Amino acid sequence: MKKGCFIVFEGIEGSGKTTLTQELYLILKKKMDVKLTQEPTRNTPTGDLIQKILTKKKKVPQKTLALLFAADRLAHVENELLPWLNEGKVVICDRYLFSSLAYQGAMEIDLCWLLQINDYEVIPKPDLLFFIEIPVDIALNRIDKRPSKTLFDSFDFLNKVQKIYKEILIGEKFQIEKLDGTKSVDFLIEKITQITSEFIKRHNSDNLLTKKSSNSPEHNKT
Ligand code: ATM
Repeated sequence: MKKGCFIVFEGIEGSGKTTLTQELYLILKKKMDVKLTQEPTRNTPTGDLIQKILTKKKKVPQKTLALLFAADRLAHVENELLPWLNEGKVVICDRYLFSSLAYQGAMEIDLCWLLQINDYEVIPKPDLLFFIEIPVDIALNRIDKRPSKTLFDSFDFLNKVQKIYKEILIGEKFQIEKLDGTKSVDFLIEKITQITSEFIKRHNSDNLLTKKSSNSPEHNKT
C-alpha cells in the first residue's frame, strides 16, 4: 500500500525540468525523507543500453526502444519506486510513463500499446505532476549549448512531443501543475516548493514523511 508521495516532472528536453527536480530535492531534504530519481535510470543494464541508443552509439527499431523504456520503468518501479513509496518517502522522479507516451507516441507508436507494455493499470500513478511547457525554439537553443546531441533534438519532433504531452495529461485524475518554462529559475523554484509543500501538508496528515525537528519534544528526551 502506497503511503508516500510520488512527484513527477515532465517536459521536453531543454525545459529546465532537471534543474527544478534537483532544486526541489535539496529544499525538501532539509525537512523530510525524500528520494530523487530519474528515467531512463542510470547505471542499470536497461538504462545503459538506452543511453547508447539515445546518443546514437547503437541503433534499434523504434518499437524495441519503446519496450526498453518500459522494461527500464518496470524494474525501476519494482526495485526503487514502490519500496520507497511503501516506506512513506517523498519520491521525486525526473520523467516517468508520460515521457514514453509523448516521445514514443511522437514516433507514431500506438498509445494503447504503449499503455499496455508499461502496465499502466498496475504501476503507481503520480500524486503530483509538474509539466514544464516551453516554446520549442527556446528549448532547442538551450539544447544547442550542450556537448552531446540525442536522437530527438529536432524542432518538428519536439513540437509533436509537447503537443502529445498536453493531450494525454488532460484526462488524468491526479494533480497536474503546468509551469511556464520561460520564467526565471528562482521564480519556478519558489512556485514548485510552495505547491509541493501545500500538497504534502494536505495529503499527509499523519506526518509520516516529516523528519523530526531537532527541537521537537521527542528529540529533547534524555
Ligand atoms: P533525460 O535527458 O531527461 O534523461 O531523457 C533522455 C531522453 O529519453 C529524453 N530525450 N531526449 N533528448 C526523453 C527520452 N525518453 C523517452 O523517449 N521515453 C521515455 O520513456 C523516457 C523516460 C525518456
